[in-house]
Amino acid sequence: MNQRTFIMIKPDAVVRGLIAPIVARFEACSLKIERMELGNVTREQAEASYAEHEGKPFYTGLVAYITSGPVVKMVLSGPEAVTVCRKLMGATNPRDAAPGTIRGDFGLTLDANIIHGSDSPESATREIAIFFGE
Ligand code: IDP
Ligand code: MG
Repeated sequence: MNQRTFIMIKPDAVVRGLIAPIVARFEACSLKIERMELGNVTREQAEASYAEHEGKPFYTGLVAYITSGPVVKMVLSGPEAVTVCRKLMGATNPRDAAPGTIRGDFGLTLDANIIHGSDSPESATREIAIFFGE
């Protein structure tokens, strides 16, 4: 089934000059780039998108980190795009992420783990609304 998903290249990856190699991973899998924008995440967007983590010990740091510098926001589409992108990204903790995945190859730490991707079609719809106003 054709799906849309929301992907964000996080501040650590932008600072390290990893935008192009990360985007190349998605293009290599024939995912279509529908939207792509470099910019900053507002505090309101960060809190809305990470609402499920509110109250957890890492929540404050997570919001501070994601608003700390430019990110690349993207809407990608393709067959099973949500699942395909999560597989390309790898496990949340880069230490557990398999070699060949984006987090496995580029990630260093759990809090700065290179990339965000929607975890379900419903999350994708919600996140695209938050970040692109669609
Ligand atoms: P996901 O990004 O793979 O969907 P989530 O569990 O939704 O993982 O967590 C959102 C983000 O919060 C992660 O990508 C990571 O940056 C951060 N995070 C998750 N768990 C921890 C933790 O235990 N300590 C610090 N940061 C965490
Ligand atoms: Mg998540």
